[in-house]
Amino acid sequence: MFSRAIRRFSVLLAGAALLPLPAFAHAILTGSTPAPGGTVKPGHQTLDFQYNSKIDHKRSRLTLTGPDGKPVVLRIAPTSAANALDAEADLTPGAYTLRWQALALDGHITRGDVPFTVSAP
Ligand SMILES: [Cu+2]
Repeated sequence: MFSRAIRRFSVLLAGAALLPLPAFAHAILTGSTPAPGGTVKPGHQTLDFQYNSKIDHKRSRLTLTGPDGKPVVLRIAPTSAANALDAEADLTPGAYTLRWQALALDGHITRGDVPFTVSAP
């Protein structure tokens, strides 16, 4: 019957809500320097991206595109915290976009863009 089908569907929904969360969630950016839309000074800067879970540093990627429009893959610092990706860059004034790609321990890759501005000296 129709009503029985609805009841069964409701039971399925209730069951799904009770499923435990995965032990490792895929990586979500929780903070960064520079912040999205933020401004930093020109020169040698450390860029820092923090996540809600541990990251596979070797299989994650930070790509910086600056005023010249050419994407540059940055070296991820081996000193990055387990849940962070750090890199150093020499920045001249202008508009930048940092594209991050993070591999979390659950095997899922997430990506995002952090646009920022480098101020005039
Ligand atoms: Cu995941």
